[in-house]
Amino acid sequence: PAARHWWKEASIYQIYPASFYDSNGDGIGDIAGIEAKLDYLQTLGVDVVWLFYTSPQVDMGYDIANYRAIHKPYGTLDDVDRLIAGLHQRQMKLVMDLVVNHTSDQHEWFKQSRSSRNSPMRDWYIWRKPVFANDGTRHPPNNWASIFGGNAWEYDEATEEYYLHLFCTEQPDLNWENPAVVAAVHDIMTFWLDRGVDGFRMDVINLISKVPGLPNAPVTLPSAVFQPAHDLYANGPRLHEFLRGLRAVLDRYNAFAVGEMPWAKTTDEVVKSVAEDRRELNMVFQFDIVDMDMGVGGKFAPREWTLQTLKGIVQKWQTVMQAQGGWNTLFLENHDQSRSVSRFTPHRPAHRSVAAKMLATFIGLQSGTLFIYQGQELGMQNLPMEWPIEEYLDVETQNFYKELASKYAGDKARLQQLLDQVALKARDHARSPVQWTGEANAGFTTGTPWMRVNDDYRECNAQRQVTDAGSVFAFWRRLLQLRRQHLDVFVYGRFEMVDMSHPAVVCYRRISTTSSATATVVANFTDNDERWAVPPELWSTLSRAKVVLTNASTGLPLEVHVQPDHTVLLKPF
Ligand code: TEU
Ligand code: CA
Repeated sequence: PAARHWWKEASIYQIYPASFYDSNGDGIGDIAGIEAKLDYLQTLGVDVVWLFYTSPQVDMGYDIANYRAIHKPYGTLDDVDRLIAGLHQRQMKLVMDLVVNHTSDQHEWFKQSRSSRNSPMRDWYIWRKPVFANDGTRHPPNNWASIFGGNAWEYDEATEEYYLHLFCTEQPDLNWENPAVVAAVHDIMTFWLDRGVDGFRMDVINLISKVPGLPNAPVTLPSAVFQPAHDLYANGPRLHEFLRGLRAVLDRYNAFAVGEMPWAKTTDEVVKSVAEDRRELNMVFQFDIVDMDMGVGGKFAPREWTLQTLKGIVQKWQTVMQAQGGWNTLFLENHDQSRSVSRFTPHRPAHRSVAAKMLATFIGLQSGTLFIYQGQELGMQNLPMEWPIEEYLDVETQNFYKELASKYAGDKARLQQLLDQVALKARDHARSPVQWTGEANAGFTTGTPWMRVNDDYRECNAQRQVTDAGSVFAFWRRLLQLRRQHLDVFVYGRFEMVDMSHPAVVCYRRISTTSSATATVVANFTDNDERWAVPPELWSTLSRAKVVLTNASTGLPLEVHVQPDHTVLLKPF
C-alpha cells in the first residue's frame, strides 16, 4: 500500500487572486481579500490554498517580472506573511505557483540578456540566429508554433537574433541548459520556503527540458505555417534530472510540489515523475480529461467525447498510479478550463446544482489529491452564450479570435461554430469574479470589477449556499468530510471501475486495504432517467449498503438496488 503523507490527504483549493475577493474597491481581487475569506475556506473544509504573484499581467501573472515581489494590486510581502500566518493558525497551508519555464520580457534577466549578444546573461534565454532563404528572406530557426498562436520565435532587431517563446511574445523561455538558471530557480524557491510557503504548483514543468538542437516539427497542420511541436519541447531528455534538483530543495523543508504536465508523451513518462522512490515531483496535473474535447486543430477545435472515453481515462490513471507507486491529482477545473457543469454535463440552468453535485462525487471520491477551483464549490457555470466576444479578456481567447475572425471573415457559419467553442471552452469562464452575494457585482467588489460578473449571481452565490443544507457548497463540504473520515477507503484504498461500457452511468468502487470497508459510487451523467443493471457480484454488498452521500432530491437512488430485478433507476444526474 502507498505510504501515508499529508499532501495525499489534503484537499487543495485554488484561488485566482484577481477574481476571488476585492478588499479595497479597485475592482481587482487581492491578498487581503483572501485573508477576509479564510473562515469561509475553513468551513468548506479545504486544507491548502494555491495562489500566485508579480507581473505585467499579459498572461495574468504567468509572465513574471520579479519572483520576489507580489503584483502590486494584489498586495505586498507583508500581506503574504499575514496570509501564511492566518492559514497556519487554522492548520491550513499555502502553495505558490512557480512559473520558471519562462519569465516576463520585463524581467531584469531578460532585459540584460537582450541588451547585447555579449551580455553575460545572453545564455539565460534561448537565442538563435535567423535562417536566410536563397531569396534572402529571413526566417525563424525552426517551424514551431507558439501555444498561444503564431510563431514561437520573436526577432530582436537590436541583436539580430530570435528568442524562443512557447507562450506569448512577452514570455521568453528560460534556458535550463545553463546551470546559472537552475541555481537561480532554486534560490527563488528557498526565498518563498523561508517565508513559510508549504509547496509549489510548478507551471508547465515538463517544458523546461527541450529536445537538443531544437529541430523542426513534422508537418501535422498542412494549412499552417507554424507547426505544433509538443513532442519536441515537452519531456526532454534532462527533465528528470532537473526535477530531482527541485525536489532536493523541497526536501529540506518537508514541502511538496505538484507539477503541471501538458503534452506528456506517455503514461510512463508521467509516472516516472511521481513514482515515490524516484524523488522527483509529489504529484502531477496531466491533461487527459480536460483535453478530451479538443480536436486536432487545438483547444478551440471541436471533438466529440463519450462517457466511455472518460471512464477509460480514469481507469488508466487510477490503475497505473496504484500499480507503479505514483500519485495522482484529481481535478475538473482550474483557471485554464471552463466550468465543469457547463462542459461535462448537458448544460441546463435548472440542472446546475444537481449536476455540480454529481461531478463532485465522480471526481472527489477517486484516489489522488483533490483540487477544487474557486467557484466550483458553488457550482458556478460558464458565462452566458449570448455574451459578445469583447467580454472575453484572456490573451489566449483574444489571439485566437483575431486570427480566426480574419481567416473566416467570409464564412459566417464557420465563424459562429468557432464562437460556440469559445462559449464552451475559453479560459475566461473560470476567471469571472467569485459570486459571494446577490448584491451588486455579486459582492465581489464595491468598485468596478476588472471582468464582468456572470449574470446568474442572484441565484448562484456563496451567501445563499452556505446556510442552505441542500446547496452545492453543503454537498462539497460533506464530501470533503467523508473523504477525511475514511482516508483508508477514499485516499489510500484500491480503485476498481465496475462498469466500463454503460454510455450514461459511471460506477466505481473504493476498497480499503487495511479494513473491510468499501464504497461504491454510482453516477448518471445524463439528464434522462437511466436504468443500470447491478452486476451480480455487487448484489449482496449493495443491498446491505448505507447511502452516505446523494444528490437525489427525492428518495435515495441506491435503495432501488434491493428491487428484485437488481436494476437501479437513476434519476437525472
Ligand atoms: O498553462 C499551460 C498550458 O498547458 C496552457 O497553455 C493550456 O494549454 C491552456 O491554458 C489551455 O487553454 C500554464 C498556466 O496554467 C496558464 O495559465 C499559462 O497561460 C501558461 O502555463 C503559461 O505560463
Ligand atoms: Ca483590490
